[in-house]
Amino acid sequence: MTEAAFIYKICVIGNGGVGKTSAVKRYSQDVFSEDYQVTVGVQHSSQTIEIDGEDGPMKVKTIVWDLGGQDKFKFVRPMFYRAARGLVLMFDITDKKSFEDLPKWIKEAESNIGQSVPIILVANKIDLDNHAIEIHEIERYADFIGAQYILASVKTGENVDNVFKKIGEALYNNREPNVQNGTENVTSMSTVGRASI
Ligand SMILES: Nc1nc2c(ncn2[C@@H]2O[C@H](COP(=O)(O)OP(=O)(O)O)[C@@H](O)[C@H]2O)c(=O)[nH]1
Ligand SMILES: [Mg+2]
Repeated sequence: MTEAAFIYKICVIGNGGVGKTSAVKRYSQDVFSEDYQVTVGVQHSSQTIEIDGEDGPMKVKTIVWDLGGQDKFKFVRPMFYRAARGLVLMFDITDKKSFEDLPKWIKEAESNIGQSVPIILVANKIDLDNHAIEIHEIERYADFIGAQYILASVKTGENVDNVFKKIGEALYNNREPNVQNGTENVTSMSTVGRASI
């Protein structure tokens, strides 16, 4: 595979238990586990994917960051969000509170990133029967925040790759016209890398 010219840092955010860590695992290793293991601190993984660019197929590298939702990790949040280009905003379709808390997550992310960035809204766990939020509410909220939304199940694997493909496409297609390659992004990523050691 030829090297990706564009590298994007993407943060996965949302309440604890909605499936963020499972989604990153499914995306990077194509595995799923029923066991709930609380994410400690920050984890990240990278994947190069092919997206439908406005000018044809394009390879982009996504570096996906996953953060423990607990308050005690507050001190790592600024580093977590630093230089992020996009957000995967996730809730559990069977958990109303995880949907109601979404505005708080956007606020925290955007105040740390310092600007608004493309968002993909993900309703996870659609394999379960006891849905607590109706599709039209999800649609309305997605419209309100100017995001695309995806119904997904990390458990069955349904639409998980699509989440990262969509955010990759949104980032590539909305890139700044003067950036000729990923150099600028690579530099800021390695700075983040050093900061995190
Ligand atoms: N039924 C179902 N369970 C899921 C799905 N995604 C994650 N889970 C389960 O939900 C729990 C929390 O997942 P986790 O990825 O740790 O959530 P996080 O706290 O947001 O990182 C785990 O027990 C997972 O197995 C899904 O799509 N369907
Ligand atoms: Mg987690």
